[in-house]
Amino acid sequence: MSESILSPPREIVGACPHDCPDTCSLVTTVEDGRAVRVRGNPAHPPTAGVLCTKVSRYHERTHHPERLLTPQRRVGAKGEGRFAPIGWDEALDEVATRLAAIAARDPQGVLPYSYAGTMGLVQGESMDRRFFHRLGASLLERTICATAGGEALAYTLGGKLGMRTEFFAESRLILIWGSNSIASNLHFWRLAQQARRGGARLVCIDPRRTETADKCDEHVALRPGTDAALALAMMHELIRHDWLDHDYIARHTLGWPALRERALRWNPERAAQVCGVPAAQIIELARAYGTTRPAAIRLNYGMQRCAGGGNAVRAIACLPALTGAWRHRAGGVLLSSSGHFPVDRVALQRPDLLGARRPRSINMVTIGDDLLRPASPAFGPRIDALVVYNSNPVAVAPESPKVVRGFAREDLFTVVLEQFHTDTVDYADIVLPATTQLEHWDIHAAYGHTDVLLNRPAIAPLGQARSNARIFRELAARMGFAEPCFGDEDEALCRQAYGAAVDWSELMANGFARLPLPEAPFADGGFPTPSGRCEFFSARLAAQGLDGLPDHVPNHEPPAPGRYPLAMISPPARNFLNSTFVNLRSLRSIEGQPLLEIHPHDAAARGIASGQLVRVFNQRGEYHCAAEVSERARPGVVNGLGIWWRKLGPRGTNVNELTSQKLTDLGRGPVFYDCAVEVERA
Ligand SMILES: Nc1nc2c(c(=O)[nH]1)N[C@H]1C(S)=C(S)[C@@H](COP(=O)(O)OP(=O)(O)OC[C@H]3O[C@@H](n4cnc5c(=O)[nH]c(N)nc54)[C@H](O)[C@@H]3O)O[C@H]1N2
Ligand SMILES: Nc1nc2c(c(=O)[nH]1)N[C@H]1C(S)=C(S)[C@@H](COP(=O)(O)OP(=O)(O)OC[C@H]3O[C@@H](n4cnc5c(=O)[nH]c(N)nc54)[C@H](O)[C@@H]3O)O[C@H]1N2
Ligand code: SF4
Ligand SMILES: [Mo]
Repeated sequence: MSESILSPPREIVGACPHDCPDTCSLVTTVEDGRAVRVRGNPAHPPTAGVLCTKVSRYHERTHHPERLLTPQRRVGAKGEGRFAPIGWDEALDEVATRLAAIAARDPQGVLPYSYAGTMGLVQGESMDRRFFHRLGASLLERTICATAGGEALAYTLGGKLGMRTEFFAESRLILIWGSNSIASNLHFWRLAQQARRGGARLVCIDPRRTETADKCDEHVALRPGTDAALALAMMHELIRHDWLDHDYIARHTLGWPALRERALRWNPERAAQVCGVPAAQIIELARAYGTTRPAAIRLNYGMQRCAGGGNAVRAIACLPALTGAWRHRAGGVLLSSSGHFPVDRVALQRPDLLGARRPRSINMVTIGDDLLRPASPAFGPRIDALVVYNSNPVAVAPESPKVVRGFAREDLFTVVLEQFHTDTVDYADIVLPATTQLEHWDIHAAYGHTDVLLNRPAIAPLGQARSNARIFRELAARMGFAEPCFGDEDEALCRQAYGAAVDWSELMANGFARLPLPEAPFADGGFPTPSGRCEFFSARLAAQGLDGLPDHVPNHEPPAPGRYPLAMISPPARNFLNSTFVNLRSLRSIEGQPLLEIHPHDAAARGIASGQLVRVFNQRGEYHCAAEVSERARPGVVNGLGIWWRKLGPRGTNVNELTSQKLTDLGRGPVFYDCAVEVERA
C-alpha cells in the first residue's frame, strides 16, 4: 500500500473471506499499522453489525506469532515439518525451474490443488487459473463441498438460485434441512428468529440434535442419507390430501405424472422404515408443509455428503413447485444463491490461454488415490508436482491414510502457499507465505445472500507475505509468460471480476453493492432449465443413462451389524471453519478436544463413558478421540466433529482417517457423511 503505515486510527471496510454462506462485511480498526479490532459492519443489512465468534478474532489470526512470514525450504523428511528460511528470489526460481522441467515432459504432470480457504474471486480464482491454463497443467475438479447439491439444483431449477434470504423472516413455516444454522449460517438464524416472532414454526431435519435442533419447534432426527425418502413421502401425503397447486404444476413444471407415480410408492410407513423416524412424524411434517403459507426450506450442504446426495437435493427442490410456494417471496427453497452473481469468470480465469489443449481433470476428492497412481494411458502422466493454496488437503480430504502416503512421496514436488504451518505444509518442499484478508485486495460473491462485497487491504502485508495473485504473477514472469494479462495487479483484477455489471464507485464507497433481483424468483415460473420449467423429470439426466426422476439412493456404506454397525457423520465444529482456526488457542479451548458423540445406548453396549479415549475404526483406518456420551447422537449414528488438525489430535490423526473417497450420484462430490464404523474403548 502506498500510504504510511504510521497513520492515526482508522477503519477499513472489507469482507469475511471464509467459506461460509453469510459473507459478512467487516470493519477493521487499524492503529500504527496494526489491526486491533474487527467487527461486523452495521451498515450492511445481512451482517447487521454481528460477526461469529471465530472471525471476531480475525485480527488475532492475522497477527498470530505463528504466521508464516518468510519463504521456506524443507530440510527434514516429508511430514516432519522442519524448514529453513530462504529468500523470495531463490524460492520462486526453484519453483519455476522445477515446474518448467516437468512441463517440458508433459504439463499435465503439474496439478493445482485449491479450494475456498478464501472465497475471494481474486485470491481464489484469477491469476492462479491464468497461470495453470497457460502452463497446460491438469485441471482440478473443485468438488470437495458442494457439487452434488449444485448439480441437483441445476438439473431441477436451472442453477444455484433460490429464495432471497431476507424474506425468510416473513415465512410461516421454515424447514431447516441438513443445516446447523447456529454453527454454520449464523445470520440466517437471526432471520429465522424474526420469522418465529411473527408466528412461524421452525423444523430442523438433521440426524444430529444440534444447537439449532434444540431451539427449533420440532426435530426430525432421520438416519443420514435418507432425505429423499422423507421428501418422497411428503409428496405422497401432498398428493393424498390434494395439498397441491395444480395451476402452478401445469404451467411451470415438467414430468408431474411420472413424479406422482414415483411418490405414490413412498407411503409414510415405507419412508419411516428407511429414515428411522415415526410415520406419524412424517405425516405431520407433510401436513404442516402442505397447509402453511408461505412455507420455506433452508437446505444446506450437510445433507448432500452421501451416495444419494444429489437425488436428495433434487427431491427436496421439487417440493415448492408442488405446493406453489414459489408464488410468495417468503416461500420456496434456498440452498445456494451463488448463481445469481454475474461474475465474469472468463475474464478472470482466461481459459483461452489453454489454446487447443484439453488437459485431463483430476477430482480433488480422490487426491489420495490419484497421487498414488502410476502413469497409464487412461490416467495420463503420474502427478509429479502439486501446488496447494487456499486448502489444507492433508487434514480435509477423505481417506487420509492414502492422502498422507501420496503427499509423502519422495518424487513428488510440492509447493504450498499458506498463512500457517498446517498439516499440509508439513509435506511441502517449498512453502510460500501468503497474506490474509486484512493485507490484500479482493472482491466477493456469496452463497447465502445476494450482495457483492469488496475487500480493501486494512494493513500492509506482514513480514514477507505476498498475496496469492502476486505470487502467481511473479511465477508467470519467471516462466516467461508474456501475455499482458499476467501484468494485472490485484486491484485491477477486482474491477475485472464483475466488469460493468456492478458499480465500482458504490463498492469503493460502501464496501458492498446489492444485485438488482426480483423478490420472488419463480413466482411466475421462468426457471432457467432447458424447458423453462421446474424439471421434476430431467431429460438431460435420462440422456446420461441416469434416473430422470429423483429417488432414494441408499448409502454406499449402510451400517452392518457384526462388522461396522454405526453410521458416522463429521459435521463442522462451531468454533472452527473447516480446518481453519484450529491453531488459535482461544477458539481451540472452547472446542476442547476432538470428540465423538455417541448415544447412551450405543455407549452402554460398548462399556464407554464420557471422557474416555475411544478407538473409532473401519477398513480404512483408525482414529482416537474422546467419547462424549450424549443424546445429540441418535441411536446407531456417531458424530465426529471436524475438522481438527491431525497434529493437534491424539496420535496425530483426525476423522478423515475413516472417510472414503467414494463419490456422490451427481457432481462427483465427497461422501464424508456416508461412512460405517465401529467404536471401542482404547
Ligand atoms: N462454524 C462453522 N461454519 C461453517 C463451516 C465450519 O466448518 N464451521 N464450514 C463452512 C462450509 S465449507 C460449509 S460447506 C458449510 C457447511 O454447513 P452446512 O451446509 O450447514 O453443512 P454441515 O455443517 O456439513 O451439515 C449441516 C447439518 O447436516 C447434518 N447432516 C449430516 N448428514 C445429514 C443427512 O444425511 N441428512 C440431513 N438432513 N442432515 C444431515 C449435520 O448433522 C449438520 O448438523 O458451513 C460453512 N460454515
Ligand atoms: N470429515 C469431514 N471432512 C470435510 C468436511 C466435513 O464436513 N467432514 N467438510 C468438507 C468441506 S465442506 C470443505 S469446503 C472442505 C474445506 O477444506 P479446505 O478448503 O481445505 O478448507 P480449510 O480447512 O479451511 O483450509 C483452508 C486453508 O487455506 C488457507 N488460506 C486462507 N486464505 C488464504 C489465502 O489468501 N492464501 C493462501 N495461500 N491460503 C489461504 C488457510 O490458512 C487454511 O489452511 O473440507 C471438507 N472436509
Ligand atoms: S465466518 Fe461466516 S458468520 Fe463468521 S464472519 Fe465470516 S461470513 Fe460472517
Ligand atoms: Mo464446504
